[in-house]
Amino acid sequence: MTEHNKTLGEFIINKQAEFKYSSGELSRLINSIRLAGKIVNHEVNKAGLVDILGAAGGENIQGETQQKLDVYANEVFIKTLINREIVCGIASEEEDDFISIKGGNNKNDNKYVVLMDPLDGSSNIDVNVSVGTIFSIYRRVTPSGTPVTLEDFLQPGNQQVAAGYIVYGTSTMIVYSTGHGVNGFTLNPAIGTYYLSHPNMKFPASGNIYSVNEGNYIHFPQGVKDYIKYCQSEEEDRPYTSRYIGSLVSDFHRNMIKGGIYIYPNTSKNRDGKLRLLYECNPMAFLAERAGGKASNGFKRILEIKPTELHQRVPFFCGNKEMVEKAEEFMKKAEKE
Ligand code: P6P
Repeated sequence: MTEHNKTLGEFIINKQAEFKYSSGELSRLINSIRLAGKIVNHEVNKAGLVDILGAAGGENIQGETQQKLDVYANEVFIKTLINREIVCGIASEEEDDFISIKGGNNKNDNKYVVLMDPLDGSSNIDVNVSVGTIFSIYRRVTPSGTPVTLEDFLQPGNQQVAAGYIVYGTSTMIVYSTGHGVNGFTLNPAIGTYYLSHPNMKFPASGNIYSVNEGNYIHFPQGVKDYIKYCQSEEEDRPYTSRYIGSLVSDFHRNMIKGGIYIYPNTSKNRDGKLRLLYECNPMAFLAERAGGKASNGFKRILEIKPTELHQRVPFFCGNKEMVEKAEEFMKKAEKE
């Protein structure tokens, strides 16, 4: 069987064999995310047809109006993870606090915690633009058998055991890593099976796409303004191409395939930027580094940041290594001036 014909299930079994110490729980966890992704995909793909659009009337802790699909996706992932009895805790963009989960034996003895953005880019739902689910997986650090605590969730990104995203786009793909390489699987909706379509994904050696919401330009730090002007200058291999979907998963996915950088900086309005460290930046940074790219807050590696709050935000520069390093150069130069 060629690599490309391999299903996600077969891939997980093969990878499982590689992890001689793995008890198979991580594989079962990835499998539960696979199932939840199919269920959410079914609703996302028909969102325009049924009354599931529009605000659910509530607001999440970010103060953002919750789209019904946000709420639905959050419920599907939480229910699927609980029913599979694999995790001891879940944190979600849509939940104010983390959820502590007992196993089937009514004990807190499962070893993984999952942090997620169940439907990122949800403001695009009503206009039929791709959205995504982002997930991040850690081993718990507090004693097994006790309820999880905030400490289990506030781990630096370099402690992740796996991370990935599902992009609900022209096709539905799950892209994830368990630490050794990044692999992409495309869903065949006719039979509900994901097939390995993008083995060992890597950023190209160079890139010429920059993704940033230039509507915020006047509020950007000087270093970001200088980098954008650099991208737009006529020198050498520029001007670059500007592409911004307004959906992190989609912008990241395109940049990883074609080569590019995604920037969501701090601004004079939002001193820490908009993206959340735990369930957006850390998982995407985990993937970026394993695909040969880089992720920082403009100065420091994202995966080394010690979290202090569940929903904390950080400035985010992520993509081709050389593009991120050039942007960091402008950030450091501007900081000195
Ligand atoms: P803005 C979606 O809400 C999100 O978190 C990311 O997916 C996306 O890249 C960003 O915010 C878009 O934010 O302020 O440019 O609309």
